[in-house]
Amino acid sequence: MTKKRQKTNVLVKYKANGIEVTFHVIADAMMGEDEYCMEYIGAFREGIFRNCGLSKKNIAHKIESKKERIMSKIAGVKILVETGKSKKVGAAVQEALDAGVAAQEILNGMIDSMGVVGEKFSAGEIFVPEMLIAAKSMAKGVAVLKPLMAGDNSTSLGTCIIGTVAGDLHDIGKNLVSMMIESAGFTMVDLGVDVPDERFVEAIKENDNVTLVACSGLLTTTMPSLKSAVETIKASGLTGFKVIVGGAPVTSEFAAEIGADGYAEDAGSAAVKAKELVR
Ligand code: B12
Repeated sequence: MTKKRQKTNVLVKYKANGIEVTFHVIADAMMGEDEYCMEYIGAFREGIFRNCGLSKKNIAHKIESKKERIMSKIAGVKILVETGKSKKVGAAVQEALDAGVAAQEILNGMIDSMGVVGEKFSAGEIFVPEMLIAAKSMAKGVAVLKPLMAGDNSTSLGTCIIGTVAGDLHDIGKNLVSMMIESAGFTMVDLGVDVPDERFVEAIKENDNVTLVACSGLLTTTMPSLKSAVETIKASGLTGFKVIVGGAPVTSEFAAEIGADGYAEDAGSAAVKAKELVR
């Protein structure tokens, strides 16, 4: 085993296969480079303390300050989304990424912010224009994250037609779902918002190899639109695809009741379900 100290990094090498790399990561983690260091340290604590010549207190401090930095970057993005500072969100998201915050964590923070915005709207503290600028701000943040979140979509699972149903203008969730389904290997055709039932059917006819149709609905008042969209698609006689539905008021029971083939609660599980449905 060799041990070497660099400016800020401690490099600890073990000769045994596989362990060498792991310990290098841990050493970086302890110097504040890896936010997931707690897991590694839990596993290798004793050996690392000894080998790096750092005290437990010193390591704990470094971990704490890294966590604090991450939390403050996410909090910064959240405030900008909640207060609708659309011009500043992109830069703040980039800053958080540069500081080592994971894209998924930033996204989760922004989703939480939209929840806060919804609560404030319910409480009568803000109104539609504020909701709209918060949504616009989140979209700016998502645009920065998109290239990082879209995975390898080289395997084509066919074309997915996606849209928000008639009467509904909410598209943030639909866009996230689209992004994740795309990264699962589908070619996306996005019909936008307020999509009439028949438009879904036209799009299935217009596009090659449609294997999935995804309908989003965010309002309790547009749940009947989801129902009629699914019914219209199914009644068209077109085949070769599955229909997945989702949106805040939708449940798996409702999805089954209206004849959809699948339902998912969020964008991540939508991608998993999408793959499952077409295989
Ligand atoms: C932003 C927003 C708006 C913006 C939308 C802008 C935009 N470009 O999207 C604007 C200002 C336009 C708006 C308008 C209205 N809104 Co609004 N809005 C919101 C808000 C604050 C955030 C929605 C959001 O983006 N959430 C974040 C995303 C990431 O979550 P999500 O959409 O749920 O999506 C996730 C899942 O549901 C799922 N999913 C979504 N779609 C799909 C599809 C598939 C296939 C699958 C599998 C999964 C899936 O995955 C997504 C990602 O994880 C919500 C509050 C809230 N807590 O949601 C209210 C909210 C939805 N709105 C509400 C209301 C009442 C309205 C208005 C009627 C207000 C009015 N008086 O005019 C209008 C309706 C306009 C219309 N006809 O659509 C209510 C709905 C209440 C209800 N039970 O129906 C809410 C809940 C606010 C509240 N607390 O009262 N709104």
